[in-house]
Amino acid sequence: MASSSASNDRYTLYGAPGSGATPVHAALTLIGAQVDVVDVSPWEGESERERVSSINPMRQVPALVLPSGEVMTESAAILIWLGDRYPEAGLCPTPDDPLRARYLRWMVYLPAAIYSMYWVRDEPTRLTPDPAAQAVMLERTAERIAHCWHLMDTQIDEPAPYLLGEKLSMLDLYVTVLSRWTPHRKRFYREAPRMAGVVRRVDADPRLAEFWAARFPFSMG
Ligand SMILES: N[C@@H](CCC(=O)N[C@@H](CS)C(=O)NCC(=O)O)C(=O)O
Repeated sequence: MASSSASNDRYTLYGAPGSGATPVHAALTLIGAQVDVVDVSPWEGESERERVSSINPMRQVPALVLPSGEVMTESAAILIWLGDRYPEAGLCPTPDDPLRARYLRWMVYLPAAIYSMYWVRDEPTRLTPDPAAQAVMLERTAERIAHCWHLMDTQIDEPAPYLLGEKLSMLDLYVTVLSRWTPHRKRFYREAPRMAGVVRRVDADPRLAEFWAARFPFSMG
């Protein structure tokens, strides 16, 4: 899938294994670009957050330094930009493709409805010092995430075999990684039976086997 222009492009990606940098890294792997990785885990505490603060004042990953030197944050924006930058990789519908509206809808739904919940979950003390309230927040955000997966699953077309049809897209990579997080795949499979087959397919994609093993080993089928 790599084109000669992609293989000449060099990126620096901030984000530890299993983080939101993972779908970005998976996309860059399929695109065939060069990636220097800086493993940072901001959810582990202040010192890790400080390590990324000069690159992203939000002190979050992923952050991607483009070949131009510009820094991009926001996982969905990065994935959409990469998809458009490397059309030959075929990882997104082009702007005039009828599937584009659906693609953008769900690419924005994921960070707005689901990924945003992890800011609370990563450090519940940011919203309340009360341990009992923190426990409630953890439980309710997990339920909210599960419900949002369910709502997405009931509104998508039957995957054929991917979320946008025949071709694997950025959307499949994004859902595959986010669905591994709390409340985890067992619950995801129950809430989102249509998407269950998609994420299993992406988990098992031979083009990503080495990548998954190195950056987000995952065994649940
Ligand atoms: N809106 C951001 C969210 C990024 C995000 O929440 N990243 C997590 C890691 S997966 C993080 O850095 N959490 C640490 C924190 O928020 O303190 C995106 O979509 O990229």
